[in-house]
Amino acid sequence: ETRFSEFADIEEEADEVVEEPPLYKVILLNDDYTTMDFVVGILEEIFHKTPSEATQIMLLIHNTGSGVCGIYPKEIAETKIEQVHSKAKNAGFPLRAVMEKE
Ligand code: TYC
Repeated sequence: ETRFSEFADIEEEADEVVEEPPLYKVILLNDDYTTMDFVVGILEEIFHKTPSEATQIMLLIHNTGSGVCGIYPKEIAETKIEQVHSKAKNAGFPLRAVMEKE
């Protein structure tokens, strides 16, 4: 609808409630077999962490059992998890990632 007024770019009716899409935490789980270097590489390559952030997060996971790697919309979180599982399987490691609604 084209409206030639100063209000022409108002997109929503005033009584509509607009919800943001839900976000999901992607969580990496500790295990006894995946190497620390491999987990740091995953955090750098898939989750775009710096080497120092990646090392901190890896150690948190190693020491506590799990750690949040990033927070994303559902489809992006699902893709990150698939990428982790694919790379881990290729390398012969049992590394697992899960997602949790924020
Ligand atoms: N616990 C592993 C080791 O001692 C390292 C590790 C860290 C594995 C984080 C998985 O998500 C993980 N080699």
